[in-house]
Amino acid sequence: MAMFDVRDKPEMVERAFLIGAYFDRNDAYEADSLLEELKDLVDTLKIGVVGAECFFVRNRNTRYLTGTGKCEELIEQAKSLNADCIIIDNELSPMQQRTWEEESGITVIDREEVILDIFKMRAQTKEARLQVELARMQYSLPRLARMWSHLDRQGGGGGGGGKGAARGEGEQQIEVDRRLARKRIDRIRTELEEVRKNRTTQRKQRYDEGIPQAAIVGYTNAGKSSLLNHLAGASVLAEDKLFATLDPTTRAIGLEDGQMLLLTDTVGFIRNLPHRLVEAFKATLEEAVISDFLVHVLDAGAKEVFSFYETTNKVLEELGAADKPTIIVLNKVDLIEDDPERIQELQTYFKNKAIFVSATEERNIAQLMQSFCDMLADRVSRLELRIPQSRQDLVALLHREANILDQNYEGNDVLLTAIVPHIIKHRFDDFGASSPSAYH
Ligand SMILES: Nc1nc2c(ncn2[C@@H]2O[C@H](COP(=O)(O)OP(=O)(O)O)[C@@H](O)[C@H]2O)c(=O)[nH]1
Ligand SMILES: [Mg+2]
Repeated sequence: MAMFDVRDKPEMVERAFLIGAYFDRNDAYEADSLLEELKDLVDTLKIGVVGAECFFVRNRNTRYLTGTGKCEELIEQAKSLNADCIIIDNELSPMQQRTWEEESGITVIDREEVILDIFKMRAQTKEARLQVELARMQYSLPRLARMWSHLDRQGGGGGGGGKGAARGEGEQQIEVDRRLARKRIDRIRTELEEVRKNRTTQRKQRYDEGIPQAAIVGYTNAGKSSLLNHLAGASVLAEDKLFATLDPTTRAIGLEDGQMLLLTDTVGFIRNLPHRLVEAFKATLEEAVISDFLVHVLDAGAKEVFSFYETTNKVLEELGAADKPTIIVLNKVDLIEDDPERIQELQTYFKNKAIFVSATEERNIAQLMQSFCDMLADRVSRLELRIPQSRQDLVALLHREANILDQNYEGNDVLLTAIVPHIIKHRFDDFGASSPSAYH
C-alpha cells in the first residue's frame, strides 16, 4: 500500500515554517488564532516550528494561492530559517502544492495533511483506522502525480532536461496506482460497513471491564494534554506497571478514595475541519463514547469559548454521548483572574457548575480530582473483609479487580480493607469482617 500513500511527514521533517493566508481584512484575528492552533497541531506531530507568518492576500493567484512576489519572499524566509518544510494553513489544491514544492525545493504540506497525520497517529479502534485510511486515500488520489514527479526527478539524475524517459514511466505508474487506489477505497468502505455492524457489541465489552474510564474532550489548545500530565503527576498512586500496555494517551490515575481511573486524552476538536475528515474525526472519538464520564476542557481565555462548547456538545450528541455525565473544566484561569467580569460571565453561562483550573499553574487540581471521585462514588464500596485462607480464589479476585488498602492475617483468615467494584461485590456477601468466617 505504501506506494500510493502520502509520505509520512512526522519521520521525515523536523523544522517547519508555517504560513497562513487570509483574504478579507476582517479575518486577521481569526487567521492568527488558527495559525496558533496549527502550531499546536504541528507540535503534536513532534515537528519543530522555526517560524510562522500570517498575511493578507489582496489578489488571489490560483497558481500559488498568494501573489508571486509574496510566495518568493516566504520561501526565502523559510530557507533563511533552515526550514525543511513549509506548512500552509489553508487548503491547497494538488496543483498549488506542487507549484510551491517546485519553487521552494522543500516539502510543502497543507492543513488537511497535518490533520490527517494526527488522526492516523491517534486512531485506535479498527473503525477509526479505516476511516482515517479512507480519508488519506481520498486525499492522496489526486496527488499521486505529485509523488511520481518526485521519483522522476530522482530517476532523472537531477538534471533539468534529462527526465523525459523517467516521466513517461511515472505517468504509466500513476494510472496503475490510481486504479489500485480506487479499489482500495472500495474495499475500505466494505470493511467499514462490517465494522459498524459489530460496533455495539464491542462497545459493550469495553464498558464492562471494571476499571472506570473517562475521556478528556475539547478543542485543540484548550490544555487537555497539559491537564492530563498534571493529573497523572498529582495522582496519589504511582502509575502501575499493570498498565504498561496502555496506549500513550491514556494514564492511570489513583484517586483519593483508592479507586483507579483510566483517563484518556482524545484527539482535539479542530476549527475549519475539512469536510472530508469529519467522519474520521468522529471515529477517533470512540474513546469518549465508551467512557464512564467525560471531562470537557475549555480554554477560559479564548474568545470563542461558548461556541467551542456548543460545537463539542453537538458532535458528542451525534456520537450518542450527549447524556454522559460530564465535568466541565475551564482551564487557563490564570489568564483571566484579573477580569472578574469575565469570570462572572463564565460562571453564569455554566450555571456555577464548571471547575476553574490552571494546568500550568497547578491551580485547583485537587478539586478536579475530588470531582472524579464524586463521579465514581456509586461504582464501588469500601469493604472490611475476613476471608479464610481456603478461599485464596477470592483474595486473588480482590487483588485483580479491587483496590486493596490494607491486608493482615489473623489465624487462618486474611483481613482486608478494599475498594470493591459493585459488579463483584456480591461475591463477598458472606465475608464481612464483623461476621465470623464461614469456614475454618
Ligand atoms: N496560561 C496557561 N496556559 C496553558 C494552561 N494549560 C495549558 N496551557 C498552554 O496551552 C497550550 C496548549 O496546551 P495543550 O495541553 O497542548 O492543549 P491541547 O491541545 O488541548 O492538548 C500550551 O502552550 C500550554 O502550555 C494554563 O492553565 N494556563
Ligand atoms: Mg494535546
